[in-house]
Amino acid sequence: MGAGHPSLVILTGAGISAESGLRTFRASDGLWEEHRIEDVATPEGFERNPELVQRFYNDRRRQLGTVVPNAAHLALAELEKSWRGDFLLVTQNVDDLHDRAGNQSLIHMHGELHKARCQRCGGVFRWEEDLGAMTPCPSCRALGELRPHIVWFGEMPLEMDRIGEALERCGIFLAIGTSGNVYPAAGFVRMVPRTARRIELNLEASQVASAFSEHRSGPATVTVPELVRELLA
Ligand code: BV8
Repeated sequence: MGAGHPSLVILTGAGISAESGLRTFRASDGLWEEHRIEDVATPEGFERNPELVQRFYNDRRRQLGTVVPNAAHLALAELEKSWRGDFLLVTQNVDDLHDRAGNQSLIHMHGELHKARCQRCGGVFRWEEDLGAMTPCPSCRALGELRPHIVWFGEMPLEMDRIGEALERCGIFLAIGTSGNVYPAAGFVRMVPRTARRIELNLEASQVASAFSEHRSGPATVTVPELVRELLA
């Protein structure tokens, strides 16, 4: 970590995509078709009612075609391009707005709507259309084994080792648009060095606000470009 160029780790949640028109979990107060998200977004929920769960994700995958990255997404792409130190963007979001904004050093720790995984052969495929109960796996041809490549509640988030390594050595940690309800993401702020700058950008204080040294309140499309300008000055 060069003295002048600290390494930067950024965690984003549903709040950064809110102004693009994607609902946050809190806005839907965790309810979807009178089911709790934690009930449909679980392996048990998928086992119990695959059609319902596939429909939940098909609806959200289709919605991606109707939204675009907002000023906060674009500011983070600019930040990565100009930042002289190490940079890692970790998102809890399963939308593709950070990808479309142009970020490269990007981890979708809860998976992606635009990917499907075969429960039989483990293959992971880019997937843009609906997933059905009998969609054949492009690799092993198994029927009805394709699921969204999404981390459900009770499942292990992706690339946790890589994330942990980056957190332990970062000089600046930003948390943008996340309520701090869902672990292990909500615990990341407690894994960074005590000397690191820890900034929370949100409309309101999150569940883990007390662990941050600085807070910028307001909509992400205002607070993120502002902070990026400061960091790049
Ligand atoms: C695991 C994919 C273990 C699905 C998601 C009891 C206590 C503590 C923990 C647990 C517990 N019981 C169970 C657990 C563990 C559980 C958990 O944390 N549950 C919570 C509900 C209590 N966690 C897990 O199960 C994780 N796995 O623990 O595995 C394990 C260990 C070893 C081996 C195997 C397994 C897996 C969690 C991942 C679940 N999948 N997503 C899908 O998307 O459909 S989580 C899902 O909800 C999202 O991905 C997102 O991460 C989360 C919602 O969080 P946010 O992104 O923060 O969104 P939210 O709406 O909550 O907040 C929005 C924020 O934005 C707000 O603060 C708002 O103010 C702000 N905002 C709004 N608008 C704006 C804005 N800010 C700025 N500008 C704006 N315009």
